[in-house]
Amino acid sequence: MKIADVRVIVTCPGRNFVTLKITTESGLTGVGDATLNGRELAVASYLNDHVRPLLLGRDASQINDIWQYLYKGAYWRRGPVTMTAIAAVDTALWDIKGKAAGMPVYQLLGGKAREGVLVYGHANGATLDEAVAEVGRFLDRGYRAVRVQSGVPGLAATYGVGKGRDFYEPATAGTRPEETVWATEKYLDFAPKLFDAVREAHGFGFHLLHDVHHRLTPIEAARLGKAAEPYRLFWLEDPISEELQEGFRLIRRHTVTPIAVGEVYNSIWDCHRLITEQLIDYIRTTVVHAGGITHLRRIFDLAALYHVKTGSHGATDLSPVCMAAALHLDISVPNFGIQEYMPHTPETDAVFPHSYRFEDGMLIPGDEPGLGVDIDEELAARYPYRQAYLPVNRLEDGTVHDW
Ligand code: GCO
Ligand code: MG
Repeated sequence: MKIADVRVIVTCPGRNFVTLKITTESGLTGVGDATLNGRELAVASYLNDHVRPLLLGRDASQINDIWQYLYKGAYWRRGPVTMTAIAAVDTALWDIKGKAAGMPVYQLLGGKAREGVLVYGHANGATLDEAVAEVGRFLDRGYRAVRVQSGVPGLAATYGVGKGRDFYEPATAGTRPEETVWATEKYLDFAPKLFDAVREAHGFGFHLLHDVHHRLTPIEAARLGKAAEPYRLFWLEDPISEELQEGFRLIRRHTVTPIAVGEVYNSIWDCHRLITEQLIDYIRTTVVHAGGITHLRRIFDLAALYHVKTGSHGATDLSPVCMAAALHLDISVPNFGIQEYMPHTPETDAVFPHSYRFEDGMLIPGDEPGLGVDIDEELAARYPYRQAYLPVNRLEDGTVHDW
């Protein structure tokens, strides 16, 4: 199963995606997502200039060896660009292995451990009332878990509140990032009122989630976690910036609100302390940014030992290729918790035909050999790359803050 061709496809059907496509001499193809929001071309160059020449002629069935060859062989380890590039190769090779075996990838991982993958949707509104009403729309559509985000009185814009209704996209096209203004006091006063209003309107018969997006200090996060306890959140996500794993210990001392973290982590080393010291409840790493199926499986296995469940990132800047791969893992691991799900736009879905489907609050992976996802290269070519950035966040006095 020699690798005969390696192509990096950059396309922008509404937002940028980088996809790796590997073809074997016998004509089998596999795809891997390589999208790193706002820094897409760095990964495209890493793959094209440094990885492609190493893959040509190699045996596509040797996933473990190729993973180690790219990881240890680079000498420089970890980091989002490297780990996203390795993830793309790994994902494409699992896709090929599934096709070669005539089995969906979840079968290669030991088979289904559940019938479907519980997902949470994103309800958001510019005001509290709008956000509460949006939660209702998601429940009407069959979601069993909903994340709520709302505009904060006194702040012009905040994380998680989309410009459109269904297709939230934080990156904006242009040559400079958009800048937003943040005030922790305003948010901390408001957030418990939001949870209260949601539970008051819709009750407790569904899972409620919320993303703080890295903006608090540990003691502020502890205060919010404590205030949120009566509303029994499924999780409070990214309460503080994620570099300092020890910071989570302080939050843990003060609240029983479950904590989820990890969408910006890219290796097991970024989260091993959080997991082994049981400082979190859900690990949010996913296929595209954490070294592919091979490495993510190791993170999930470590987490299982310490009663930490999975809750993979699934925003729209992760392509349907990543989502398909994530679902095969989600459905097979023992410690699955939940999967984030934001539907892609129809333009994106057309570029990436896929067989996973939403049913009754769950996503179901396809049953065909491989991952059940592809890229329509002709269509992709019609959407050239557009420079875009994630926003930069400042405090009211101009200090740069976590976005
Ligand atoms: C989430 C994430 C996203 C990120 C985005 C950055 O929980 O879905 O926080 O909204 O901000 O993926 O590119
Ligand atoms: Mg998040």
